[in-house]
Amino acid sequence: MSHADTRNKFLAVFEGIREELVAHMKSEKMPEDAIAWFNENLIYNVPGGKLNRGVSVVDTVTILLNRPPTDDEYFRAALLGWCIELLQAFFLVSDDIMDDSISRRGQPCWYRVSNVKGLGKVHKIAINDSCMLEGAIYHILKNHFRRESYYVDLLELFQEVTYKTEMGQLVDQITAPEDNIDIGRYTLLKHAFIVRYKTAYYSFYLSVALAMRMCGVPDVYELNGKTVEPYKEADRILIPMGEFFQVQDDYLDYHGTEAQIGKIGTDIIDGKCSWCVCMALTHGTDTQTQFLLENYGKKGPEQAMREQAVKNMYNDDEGLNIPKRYEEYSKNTVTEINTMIELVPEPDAQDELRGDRLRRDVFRAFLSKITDRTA
Ligand code: DMA
Ligand code: MG
Ligand code: MG
Ligand code: MG
Repeated sequence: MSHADTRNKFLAVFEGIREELVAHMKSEKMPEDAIAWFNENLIYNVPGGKLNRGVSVVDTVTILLNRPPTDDEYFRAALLGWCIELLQAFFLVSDDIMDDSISRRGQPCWYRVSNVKGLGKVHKIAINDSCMLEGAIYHILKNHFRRESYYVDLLELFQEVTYKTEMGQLVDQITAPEDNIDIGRYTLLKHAFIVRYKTAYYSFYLSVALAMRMCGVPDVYELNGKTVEPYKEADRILIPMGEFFQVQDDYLDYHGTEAQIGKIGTDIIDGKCSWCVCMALTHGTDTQTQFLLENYGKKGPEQAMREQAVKNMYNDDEGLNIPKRYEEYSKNTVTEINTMIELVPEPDAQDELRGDRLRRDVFRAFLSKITDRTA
């Protein structure tokens, strides 16, 4: 199936989910205008992204089963995929409020959209809208999975991963408090901690772990006399992959165009502990550090000028040359992750046909989705 066909098949499942959620609102006797509002919230915020996380559940299930999924297996995997996309929508709507962002996925951020149509001031109802996107996850899970033996595993995964992401957002936010930016505290180590929590768990580990639970992959199994702990293996590979993904996000925040990434970068003006500024502080001269102290994370009438000056400093091919450092980092990281994947135990001849054993292709498929990323 082509990439577009895969996407369209997956998108078709969302239509059903939206109808199911709206029907539930009706059964609760919610007023018409509230139902219309929620419906618009779903349409505006859930399906418009790259859908990597959601589609990865389907792809992982297909690889684990080692055969094409039945219609029912496809549907279940896609439901779990859409639950991650709902979770992502919840995080993004609230992240954009906290980050003072302007646009997302080529349209204004939801908290800036008034009355669903016109553009207006900041809308605090978006806080509740984001919570409702999260609530929808548990409604869908209950409707479709409550009779499954792995239902509690799914619930635990969503709850634990959500909590971890929120812990990451906490550190992300308090590391760059508005009006009190202290880049002296920014290091690559601090950055790695933040991105592991705010991005890697929900963007990478969750998709694979949900698929593994659905396919009945046990916590422990024996292979050639050795004990395999597949969820630990998944963690070992997917957390570094998630870190890599957030480094790409940080890089594109300053280097990508709005047409390319569908959003206007805010990291420099917000004074974020981004990979780019950590690299600049690690490899820059005292003069460059001084320049950042004066221009990074400074809001006010001169913010656009200061932001451009920082970008110029990052781009200087005789100086910091962040693009070159990023290319090097990306190349090395892909090699490192591939090496780690080679260490994952593969099912032997006896287990080859089983559908409940971890396989290296799960990680290869996920990695191929994010290498050479431009959006
Ligand atoms: C992404 O952080 C993390 C979450 C939990 C949404 P970010 O603010 O860098 O994301 P974006 O660049 O998409 O606003
Ligand atoms: Mg943001
Ligand atoms: Mg953020
Ligand atoms: Mg970002």
